[in-house]
Amino acid sequence: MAKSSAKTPSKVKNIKLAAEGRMKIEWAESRMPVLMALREKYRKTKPLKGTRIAGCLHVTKETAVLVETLIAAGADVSWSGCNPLSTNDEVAAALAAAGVSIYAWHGMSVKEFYWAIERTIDFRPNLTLDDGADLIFTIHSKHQDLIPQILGGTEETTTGVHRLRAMAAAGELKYPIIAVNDAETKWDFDNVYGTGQSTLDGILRATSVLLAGKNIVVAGYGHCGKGVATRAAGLGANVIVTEVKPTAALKATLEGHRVMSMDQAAKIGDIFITATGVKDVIREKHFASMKDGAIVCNTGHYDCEINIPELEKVSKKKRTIRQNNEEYLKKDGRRIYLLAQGRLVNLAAAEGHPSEVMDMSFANQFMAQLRLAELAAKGKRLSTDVHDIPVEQDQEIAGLKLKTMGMAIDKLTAEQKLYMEDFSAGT
Ligand code: 3DD
Repeated sequence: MAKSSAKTPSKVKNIKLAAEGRMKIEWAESRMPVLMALREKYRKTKPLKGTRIAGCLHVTKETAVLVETLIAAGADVSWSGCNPLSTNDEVAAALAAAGVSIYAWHGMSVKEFYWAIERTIDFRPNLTLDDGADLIFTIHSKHQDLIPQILGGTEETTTGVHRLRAMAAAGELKYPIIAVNDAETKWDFDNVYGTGQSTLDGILRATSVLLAGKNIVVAGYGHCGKGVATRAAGLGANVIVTEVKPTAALKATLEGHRVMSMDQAAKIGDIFITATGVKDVIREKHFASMKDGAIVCNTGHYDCEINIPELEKVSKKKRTIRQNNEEYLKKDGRRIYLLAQGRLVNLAAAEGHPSEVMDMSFANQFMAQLRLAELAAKGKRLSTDVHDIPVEQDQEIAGLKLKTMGMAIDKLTAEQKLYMEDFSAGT
């Protein structure tokens, strides 16, 4: 039986937090000029009219600006968070108070997390907007009846795009996806500068420790790990990188970071940060080697990078010593501090990436949703695959960002364009 597309009443922690949340959203709006320019551009024509967007993305002040921009452009929206610990309750309250259908609160159980996703599916969306592909995967695995009406979806993060490309390769993907993560104006900025700053922000809010002089072990030297390593070094830490990919390890070395195995790093590390997208990066043997007082956290999308059951196994007691900071007393008498229950520390213990960098990530999200809607309006549809953002869109968003920063750049002269196209010009 076709489920009702009526909206389940919003469920947030406390609607009374709305006023505080609204101020956080206004703060973000003042630092997201590209997305606000897009809101202004499309508020009258409302090209998203008729779309029903189900979103599954961390409920932060920046996401609220995206949600309200989609709505301003005509979309009907239903939203859940994409991590049980990343919702900002004030922001969720502000969105609910503004009439947005939202199902998100900080500290959800996994069961409640999927209950929330199901509410956005009840809404019978024709577009999906995901971060980690849990919404897309739930539709594919439990709501195939909805798929024919879905025009397409967008995916925010590396892990999600990886998962969806694997689905497509296996012939399991049933509707087109635009890989927002792979846009240069997302990947090269959000993942590097955003993750670099927000991860340290989360660690500092949960520990208030001095970073200078500390051995900070960064597992994974992809865009995220590189950002974290660079910023940690900037604050005076001695950065150690662990990797499985030789070229990435080489880059870390040439950037001046020490590179070694996790077995070696576990003995000397003071703070451990996983950013690999792989599971079990820090395991029992590493916990056994760690010094008294070692701090362990994750900034990858899922909470699988630190093997918490094995931490439990080597420990005899645990207690919450500070918000988002659990002290595990090991059987050997040494203590390990796990932050944010091993979930992404930047969003669970802080506010995620700064607004300025999410401005471009979410401008890409908005433009990708618009592209899917405009194609449908012309009776067209992307092929059922994972698609990149058009190169022109990247340059357009970067150009808009530069303009809002008051920066001018040069243009190729006609002569230079000719030269670039002329392969005969040699020495
Ligand atoms: N992500 C990081 N900071 C965020 C913020 N302030 N609001 C919403 C989402 C935020 C995570 C994603 O943007 C993306 O970078 C990812 O997960 O890769």
